[in-house]
Amino acid sequence: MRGKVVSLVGGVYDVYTLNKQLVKVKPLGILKHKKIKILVGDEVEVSLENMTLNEVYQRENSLIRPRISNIDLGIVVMSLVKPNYSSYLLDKFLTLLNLSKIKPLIVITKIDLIEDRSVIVKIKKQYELLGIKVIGFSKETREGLEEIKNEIKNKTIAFMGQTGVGKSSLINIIDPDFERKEGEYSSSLGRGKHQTKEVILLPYEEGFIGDTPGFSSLELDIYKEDLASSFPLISSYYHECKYSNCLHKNEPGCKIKELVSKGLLDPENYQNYLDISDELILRKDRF
Ligand SMILES: Nc1nc2c(ncn2[C@@H]2O[C@H](COP(=O)(O)OP(=O)(O)OP(=O)(O)O)[C@@H](O)[C@H]2O)c(=O)[nH]1
Ligand SMILES: [Mg+2]
Ligand SMILES: [Zn+2]
Repeated sequence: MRGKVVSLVGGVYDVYTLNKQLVKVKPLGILKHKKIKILVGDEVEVSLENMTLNEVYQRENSLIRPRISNIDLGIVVMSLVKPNYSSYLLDKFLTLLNLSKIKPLIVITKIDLIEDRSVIVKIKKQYELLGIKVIGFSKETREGLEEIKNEIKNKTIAFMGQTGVGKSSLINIIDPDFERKEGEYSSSLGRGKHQTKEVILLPYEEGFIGDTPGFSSLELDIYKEDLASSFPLISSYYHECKYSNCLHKNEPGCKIKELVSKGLLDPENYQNYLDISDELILRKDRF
């Protein structure tokens, strides 16, 4: 019987089968021998007789942080405050999604905590330039809820983002039966308390909602060259740069610098690109 891995606890996998049963299975030894890693999100074949996981089907895509596969839509959740909004971090998440060829969506939470609506308008404008939809959301007023529900309908989606931004809270509002634990934002730590510990997929309508553990910082484990071709917006234009190995800094004939000068790439996003690039090493340095 075919199914989808929805969670992993202590070597036992929860698989949601095609006939909508939740079963606990253990992988066959041969999968371990072949060093086949099983991820939440994987499409698998299980034996209901032996309660074993026998085969992992080829993945459409997979993410490293959070560890999850076969995602139709990656929703980056970012709060305005507690923790503070950061386009720099947002751009890192979007780069990861781009690298895995997963369509992004941005949800800005806790919009009830600020009065100045112009902040959200600015974020929307900035990311719509990159072709990415932005939805403002409040757990208190439920603004944005219907729009989010519309976006996730019948898809396998994953909420990702820093700890404490409100991923689990949002999932509970989509359907209170999910009963996801919510954590407090700690002012003394300056971050959330890592309430969600494991990646989990929750069956929702004809799709799945992924809740994932937040992190307080995000290191991109990629090379400068990868960033130069996968950063939001840059990924659509870098092949128009004069040099194929262009890092979009001071090279002549750089399409990206042209986009910035024409106002088609927000200078803030471009600065984020430069800052993130500074943290990475060149692939060719390795050899
Ligand atoms: N005012 C307000 N508070 C919110 C909103 N969304 C979430 N919170 C609060 O933010 C805190 C953290 O929420 P969680 O849902 O646990 O955050 P999380 O992203 O799941 O965090 P991790 O599981 O640690 O990654 C809780 O105290 C929520 O009540 C919102 O829209 N407005
Ligand atoms: Mg959570
Ligand atoms: Zn360039």
